[in-house]
Amino acid sequence: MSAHQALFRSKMNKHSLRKILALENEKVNAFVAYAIELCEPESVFVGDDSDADVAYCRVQAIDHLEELQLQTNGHTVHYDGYYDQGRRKDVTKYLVPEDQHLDPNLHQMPREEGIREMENLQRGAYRGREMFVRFFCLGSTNSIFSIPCLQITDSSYVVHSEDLLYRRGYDEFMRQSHANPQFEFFSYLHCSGELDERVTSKNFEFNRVYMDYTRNCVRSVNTQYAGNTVGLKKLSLRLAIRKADREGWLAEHMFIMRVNGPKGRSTFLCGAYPSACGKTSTAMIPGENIVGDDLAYFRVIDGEFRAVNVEAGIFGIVTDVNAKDDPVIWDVLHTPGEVIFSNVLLKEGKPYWLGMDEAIPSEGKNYVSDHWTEGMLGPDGEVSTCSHKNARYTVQMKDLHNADPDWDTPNGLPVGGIIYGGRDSDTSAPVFEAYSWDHGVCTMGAMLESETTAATTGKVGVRVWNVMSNMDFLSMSVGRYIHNNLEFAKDIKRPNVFGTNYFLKKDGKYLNGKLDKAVWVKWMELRIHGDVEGLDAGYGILPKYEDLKALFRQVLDKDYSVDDYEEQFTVRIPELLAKLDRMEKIYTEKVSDTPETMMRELRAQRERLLAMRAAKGDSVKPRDL
Ligand code: SPV
Ligand code: MN
Repeated sequence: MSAHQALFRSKMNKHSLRKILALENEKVNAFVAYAIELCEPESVFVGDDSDADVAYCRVQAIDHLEELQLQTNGHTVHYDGYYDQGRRKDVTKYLVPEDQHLDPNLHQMPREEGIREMENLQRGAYRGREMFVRFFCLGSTNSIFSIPCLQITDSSYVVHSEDLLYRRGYDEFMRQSHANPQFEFFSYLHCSGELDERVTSKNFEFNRVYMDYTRNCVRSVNTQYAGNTVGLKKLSLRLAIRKADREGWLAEHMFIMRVNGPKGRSTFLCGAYPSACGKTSTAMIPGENIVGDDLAYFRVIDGEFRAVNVEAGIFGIVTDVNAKDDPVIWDVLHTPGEVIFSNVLLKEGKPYWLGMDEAIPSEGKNYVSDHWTEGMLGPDGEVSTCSHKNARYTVQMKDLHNADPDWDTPNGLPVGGIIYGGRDSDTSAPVFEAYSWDHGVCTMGAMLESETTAATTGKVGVRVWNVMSNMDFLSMSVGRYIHNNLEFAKDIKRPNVFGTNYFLKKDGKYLNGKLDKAVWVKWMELRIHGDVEGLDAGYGILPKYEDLKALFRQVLDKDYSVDDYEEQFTVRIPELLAKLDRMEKIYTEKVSDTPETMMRELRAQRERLLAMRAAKGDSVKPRDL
């Protein structure tokens, strides 16, 4: 019998009490008791995997006005505070115990001090409210990938989002408790904090996200934005990167997709792209299948490199989603079924957003005001837009027409290729392949960069270094993370590695069409199976013209001209060398534990490019390779 039973009985009805006690897990009980004593809820709801419990949380979100119902059946909209529209990097910190050392490049503070500050902010935060205790699972349930998670929050929007985005995990807790009472799980304690009349978190200046990583626990307060509150998304990624380090697997910020090859052949690709580099649109290429759009775990299973979608839904950016470019998402967003919009414009029960390619009302409720009008200034004096540019939709995998039939296979799917996708206007070709795993990890993953766009910052064209697009979530040094990637799956056949760049420009104009990526993934598929040859460009292998010409015809029913090919695939040696200069500086000055393999790959790349420049000049057309 739990030592906490009297406390539980005072806050829970008999159903919740039965559910928590049936788990017979003292660690769960202790965490729930701690949350009750600290946050002082009026009542506590414990949910299991039943449809009734999932439905209850959804109804609470609507009853408490955290979500408003839209005209379309099952659709709701949620608002976050004006300043709470994205992940808060400056207040996200690792709590480091006195006897531990964490890479100095990571945001951190002493654990004792962090816990004290957090307790002061979370004390009494649930007064007059219901506390939700829910169990979820990262990765498929009943699988080697499964990581059980315990979410505690006062936000029914958070648990409703998790019901769309993750697998239910109560039975998984049962299963693992029975197999090993000491099993590891992740836990999250979130408090929305004081709310304003719009039911959004009020005390933005006391928003904190603290990673108590030595306890596999994350706590956040005075925020509702999913990236700070939905424990299983980015909070868990940071914990998972450390767990993977301890256990010898990888936790990556990647989509997973199936490319349908010739004669019914299937090949799975995973891709890491910094934001605004084409990640979701690649995972959603027409004619292929999506397995997941954001998070992947990799493990070696029976001698195979396999990946699982950590999630069961998509928390996607709605900006620029329109009927022409994103038909699948557009369709889900216009069909009755479960959808949570966030931070869009609401008018007469309908949602509107930037870039939807439809007439947008000039007034309505949005992320700024209940009575927004075109041109209105935000509280910071900035001109507002109809929807926030990071406005989002939350939907389930099962509602996507192009969801892969095997997206939830417990042993994951075999990975044929890994893509690192950057954004640069003048350096790399639209698609290129690494010579080896080490070459790909070092010169494509670890050298991943994205140019800032007008949409993301005031200053356009600044190159931001973002290792494997996982930089925001690294919970260890960059060197160790790269080392883990280099060491992973050493004894088996590893996936081919590719780089992509959809943003090459000439005279200010993009050299590629939006759909060209559909050709690039088919070329990768053929390369993985050795069906086509390539050309050595010194920084990787480029496609041959004949192969692309055939694929453009087959996939897009388009002519692909020799001139376009020669322009797009020119080897731009000064720009490639400049990128190596930037990276050599970073990996010698900023990173203190750069693996020797990384420096070796950088040197070898430089030598190849210098030799090519000596023989053929600065700019080398593919026909001269
Ligand atoms: C990202 O920013 O990479 C996202 C959204 O997927 S968030 O949940 O904010 O991390
Ligand atoms: Mn992401």
